[in-house]
Amino acid sequence: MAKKEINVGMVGAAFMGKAHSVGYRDVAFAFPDVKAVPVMKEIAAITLEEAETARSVFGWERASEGYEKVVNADDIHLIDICTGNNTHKEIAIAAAKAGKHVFCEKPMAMNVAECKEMIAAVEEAGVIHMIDFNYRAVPAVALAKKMIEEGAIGTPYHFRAVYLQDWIMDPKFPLVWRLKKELAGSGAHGDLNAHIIDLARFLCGEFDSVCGLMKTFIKQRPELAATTGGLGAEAADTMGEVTVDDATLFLAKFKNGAIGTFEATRFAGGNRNGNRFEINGSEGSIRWNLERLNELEWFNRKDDPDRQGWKKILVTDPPHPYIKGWWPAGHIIGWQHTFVHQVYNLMNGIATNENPTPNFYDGLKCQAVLEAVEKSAETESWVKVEE
Ligand code: SOE
Repeated sequence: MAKKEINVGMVGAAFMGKAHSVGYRDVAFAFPDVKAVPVMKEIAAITLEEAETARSVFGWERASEGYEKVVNADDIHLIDICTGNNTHKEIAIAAAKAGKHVFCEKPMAMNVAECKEMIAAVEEAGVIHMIDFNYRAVPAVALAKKMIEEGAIGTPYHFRAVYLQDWIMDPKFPLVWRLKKELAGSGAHGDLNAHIIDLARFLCGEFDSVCGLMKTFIKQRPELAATTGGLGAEAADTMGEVTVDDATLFLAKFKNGAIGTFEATRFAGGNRNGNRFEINGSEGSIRWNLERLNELEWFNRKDDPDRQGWKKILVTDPPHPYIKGWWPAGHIIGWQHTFVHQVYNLMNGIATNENPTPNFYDGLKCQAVLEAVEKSAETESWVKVEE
């Protein structure tokens, strides 16, 4: 029997639009067992010119301007939101009202209240929803999850994570949308802490309370003249205000008794995309580093004392999670593959009418932690995370 085809409409044609496009393009090629097949039907952007360029380069069938047209197109089944954070709510609600499934970039929205409105809309429409916390779909991270569930580290004591970047350290780097509160909601916090908060929930458990600190090192920057692809941008002659954090650090207490430290910054010189975690438990420890994406390290306290040490597992052997779609053992994969894995989970979710994870409920829980940290930094006190 022919597989169901899912016509995708993407809104947003920049960095994340390109990353998600790889997911749709490659999923059926890598995973012939995928239960529904995406069709790259329409890509929309702010200008038709931008959408048209993305259409021809990324491989979409049609291009359109603005989000309304694609959201309301009769032949579209799924809307993928790759736009700035301030637009997620409006587009997701419009998509749900039009009866479309929704895949949304992180952070889910500008605040908890917006996330709740989005959840009400997808629940009311009965559509499938997913959020793009792509690091869950790294094979080494999925293996860490499996090992932790099987008891490899016992009871967790510490969750320690950093997400370190350095792409805006030059004070002349312009005010892109990610540096404006009204467009992004927050800076390093929503962009990077969102990922490690999600990994903490995935691997360690739910948050109880947090105590945070936010800092903006460079408060004025040149205005934006033009974007140049990826995270690149050109500066104009006039100056403007930076209204988000450059770095946000926080401590956390988890409901299961573990404690955590989190650091997200765009000012960690020498760290291009340093997403790392280490979890220490009663029976062992586990750690991972995005810049060594295929490797998972495990310290097993049950090893004989004279043989104890960190074991490096190369997560490329066919029984490892997601690896069946790729190459023989030792033939490593990269960052873009996480988007293929997410689309695989999404297509299977749509085909079986079961929400994949991470979904909007995970987006909301993450946002509640983000918001509690902001409140804590403002009041210089510990804050309970909303249930
Ligand atoms: C930029 O900081 C960015 O692209 C994030 O927006 C992504 O979510 C992260 O995966 C890599 O860095």
